[in-house]
Amino acid sequence: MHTHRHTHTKMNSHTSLQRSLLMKLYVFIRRLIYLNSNQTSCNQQIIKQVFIEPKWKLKNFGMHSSPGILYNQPSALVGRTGVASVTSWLAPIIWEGTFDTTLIDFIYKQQNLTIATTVFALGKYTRFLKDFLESAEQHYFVGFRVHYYLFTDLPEEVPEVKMGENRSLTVRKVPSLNRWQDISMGRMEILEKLIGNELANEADYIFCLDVDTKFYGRWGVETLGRLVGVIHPWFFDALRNQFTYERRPESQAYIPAGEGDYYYTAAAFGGSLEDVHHLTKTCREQMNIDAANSIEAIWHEESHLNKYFLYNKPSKLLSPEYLWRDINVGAAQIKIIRFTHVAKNNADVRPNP
Ligand code: UD2
Repeated sequence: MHTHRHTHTKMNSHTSLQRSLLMKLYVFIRRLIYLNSNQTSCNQQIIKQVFIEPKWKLKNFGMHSSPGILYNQPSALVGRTGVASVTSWLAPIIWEGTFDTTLIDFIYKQQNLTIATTVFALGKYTRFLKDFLESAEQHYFVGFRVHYYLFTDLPEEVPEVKMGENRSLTVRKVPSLNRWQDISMGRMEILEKLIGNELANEADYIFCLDVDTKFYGRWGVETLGRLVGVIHPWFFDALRNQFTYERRPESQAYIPAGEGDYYYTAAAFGGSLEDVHHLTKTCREQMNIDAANSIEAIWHEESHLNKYFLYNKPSKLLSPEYLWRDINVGAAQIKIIRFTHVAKNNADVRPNP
């Protein structure tokens, strides 16, 4: 009897709770119908705010493995020695010996990704394209979908390079410029526009690379992340006060003495479309302010990139294996050179000193 009454009471309260929920749902639906049917701009704005879709969707399928995938046992005790493989904000630093290619390729293969890759070759820098593209086809995201976007003022000088399956190259003509500094800095605005206007349904990640470079080893999915910076090959063992940051407070790229994490190269950076769009937009805006104040940062967009990364920490860092000084130069920590600058005579290739 007691049990029955208890059940009964419970049933009653349950029903009233359900009724109140139904009522709320009804009112909510009525409001939605009202807002939808109402044409005033104010109400339309409310609807837009509620239902707005993010412009860039980063696929997230988790890090799934499968039964039967065999790879070396990871260790909680032993890792790569002689280098740091994590930053003080807990972003991984990628070195040879910190990842397993079998496992990581398997995980990312299931995600059906496209990696947009931008490269600029204006004026005499078109001479670097053949080696850049041919070596990328051998080492860069092999087996994954890559879409190169090549910006040049001389489309007729772009070499024929045989592309692998699922790999494509789009050539875009851009105006010539008289100063190499303007070419280098101008990349930020072009990248901002490319990502903002075109890539939303075309790619998942983007990397932006210098052209006077060549691949010699694997550059793969271990490099993917939300915001990815590469440690500059000349400064990975330097103290922060030796970094060539912009030190004049008049520039937007200014970094005060005593601050700084790493010195990053502008020859390679990347990440998700959303993060790289924000990076390129911010650097472009900061460079515009500098130009209006008649100041140019000491290392051009690289100075602005370093300021950006100092206050917007990268979620992943690549070691200088991913942008080395020269194939003929070594260092104890560098077990493999994956991507490197090629030696160039600046006076031969640049339009101005
Ligand atoms: C450094 C940076 C570079 C950039 C530059 C700005 C490194 C390793 N690299 O390299 O990323 O920040 O300083 O001062 O730190 N380009 C042309 N045509 C030209 C000139 C430049 O296409 O006439 C493009 C090309 O893609 C080239 C890039 O701009 O790779 C950067 O120019 P750079 O390689 O001459 O600059 P560099 O070597 O001083």
